[in-house]
Amino acid sequence: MINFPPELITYLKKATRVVVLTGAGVSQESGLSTFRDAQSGLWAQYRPEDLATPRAFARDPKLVWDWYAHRRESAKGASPNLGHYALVEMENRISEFTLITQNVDGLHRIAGSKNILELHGNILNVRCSECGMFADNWEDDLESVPRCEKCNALLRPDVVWFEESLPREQLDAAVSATRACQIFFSIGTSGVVQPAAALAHAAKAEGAVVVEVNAEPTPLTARADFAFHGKSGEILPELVKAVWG
Ligand code: BV8
Ligand code: ZN
Repeated sequence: MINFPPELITYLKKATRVVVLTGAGVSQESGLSTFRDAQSGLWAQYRPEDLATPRAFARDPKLVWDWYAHRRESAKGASPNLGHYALVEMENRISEFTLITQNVDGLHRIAGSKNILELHGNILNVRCSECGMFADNWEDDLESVPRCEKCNALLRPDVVWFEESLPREQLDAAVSATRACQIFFSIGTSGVVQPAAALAHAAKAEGAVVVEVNAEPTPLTARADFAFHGKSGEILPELVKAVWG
């Protein structure tokens, strides 16, 4: 049983504008490895940030395609955990609630969250690497990377790779919600990847109350008003119960 500071409970009872930023940690209890976790099997020899780049795809498109096919199957086989569902509960009780995620696994949407900004895309979607056309279905002959029906260029996952710009619309919406929020939650993220990691600091600069929920301290911990270190799937349901009973 976690003793949440009474002032945090009061803030949440009164809050009308809340932003939550999530990272890979919120999906860890759903069996999906985080970016910090060592990769398993065939992928153990690669660092995620070495595969998630346009240069890696140019160098070896089949390797990158297969890595995403592997992660896509893992995401499809995973289910939301109590942490995802607690965020749905929060959204149902707060009038202006914005969920900003770095995760490409789509689990927040499956859990029932509505106002979601997928800053780094969604691994379940595939599009053409040249003309951008989305592919509803594609032949994965395991020999080569599937190609675009329209321009015959290689298909790629609809995710944001390192050194690629974030989708303008989602980023602008994330920044404006962050600037206007009263409480900003940073959940299950190591706070390293930019520009997502800058959002919590922007919220703090605008006077918002910053709350961190993470398995270990991060560069944000020292600036957070409240920090809870443990599993989001255990802490968030307890917080929802403590605030809204
Ligand atoms: C860009 C999609 C313009 C793909 C991802 C400024 C300074 C320095 C560098 C940069 C900078 N600005 C830009 C950069 C470069 C770069 C960057 O930030 N590099 C880092 C490494 C320093 N940023 C970019 O390239 C961005 N684009 O800036 O474009 C540009 C153009 C040209 C040249 C330069 C710039 C694009 C960034 C997006 C990349 N795509 N994902 C895919 O998924 O394959 S990023 C990916 O990694 C994730 O989406 C996520 O953002 C990040 C992983 O971080 P987390 O989610 O936080 O996961 P992590 O494993 O690190 O941590 C998990 C945490 O959870 C841990 O702390 C753990 O303790 C905790 N945890 C574990 N279990 C639990 C838990 N917590 C609670 N409960 C649990 N059960
Ligand atoms: Zn195309």
